[in-house]
Amino acid sequence: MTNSDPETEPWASLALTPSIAVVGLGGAGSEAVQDLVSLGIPGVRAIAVNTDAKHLLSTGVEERILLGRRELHGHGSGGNRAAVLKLATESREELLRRLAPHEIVFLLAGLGGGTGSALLPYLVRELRATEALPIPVVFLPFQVELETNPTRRENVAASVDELEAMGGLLLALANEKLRRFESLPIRRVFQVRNAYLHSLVASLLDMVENPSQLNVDLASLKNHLRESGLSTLLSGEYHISEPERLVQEALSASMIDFELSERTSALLHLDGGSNMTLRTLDRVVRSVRSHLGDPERLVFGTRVRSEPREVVHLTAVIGGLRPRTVRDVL
Ligand SMILES: Nc1nc2c(ncn2[C@@H]2O[C@H](COP(=O)(O)OP(=O)(O)OP(=O)(O)O)[C@@H](O)[C@H]2O)c(=O)[nH]1
Ligand SMILES: [Mg+2]
Repeated sequence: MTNSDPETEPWASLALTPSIAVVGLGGAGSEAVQDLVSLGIPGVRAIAVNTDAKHLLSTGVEERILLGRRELHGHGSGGNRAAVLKLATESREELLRRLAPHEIVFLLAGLGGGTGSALLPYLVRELRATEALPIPVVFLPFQVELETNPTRRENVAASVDELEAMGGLLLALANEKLRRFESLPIRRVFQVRNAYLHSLVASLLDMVENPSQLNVDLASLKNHLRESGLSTLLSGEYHISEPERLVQEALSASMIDFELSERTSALLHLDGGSNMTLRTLDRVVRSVRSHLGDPERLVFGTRVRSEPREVVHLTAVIGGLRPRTVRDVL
């Protein structure tokens, strides 16, 4: 960005990048936030909210909020979603005071416990009524947890139902899809998943924060989401000679659980070098259209770098999903 004189161009401060928060709710959410931060997201504010004081203290993020000090004595909720919901309502103002000033708020939680599964839909709903764009990220428990633990199952079902009914962007990362890494140590498996999540978050932020020739900014993302029902995010990178493979890889490598309805939409952003041709763009768009069964609405943006590049990076917001994730697993 070039320098600007605040006297003659007082509007220049509006060109600052949006303020972003990543918020971990409960144990799994807070661990994921730590991984995201250690992988690096420039300028982001990291926040953890929990009912478990010991876990919160072990979380090395800058802002930590304990809920229910008197009621739960800092011991966590033990899966008690109703108790946490009550605490959330009582702490509504404090939570909104901390979260709502950010323009994009990623909210992360493992569903199944009481804390994350109660706070996540509650905060998404409350933040939707503000200027902030909340982006829920949920980790769905392993199938065996759902089969053997009715409390977990009920907590997952209740929060997913609420999130799906609200529509908007929902990133649902299914633990079951981590089975392909089953020979790795467990903590490492979650780190692999969190690295995948980091690549999605970084792609989305890069798309809205940095100007493009055909621009997709925060306002266009918000407008698109408003019209798109339940949506999710994909990203991928592939050699410029094989744009179809780029789309195929982005779809098949996804750890996100979703199924398309008959009425889909897509917002695409392609980031490539000075050698990226109109034909590459055209092939990506065609390929997306055929995978989505001819979407009702397709918006695309491109960023062409000044130097040539062998790869092209795709960020895609896919809308019109069929709520399915958990109901199928249950
Ligand atoms: N600890 C941990 N759990 C994960 C992770 N990913 C998914 N989970 C699942 O997340 C679910 C919720 O667990 P927690 O985060 O411990 O629950 P909580 O939100 O803290 O709720 P309470 O402890 O019941 O108050 C469980 O079903 C876990 O299997 C992860 O990276 N770490
Ligand atoms: Mg906990």
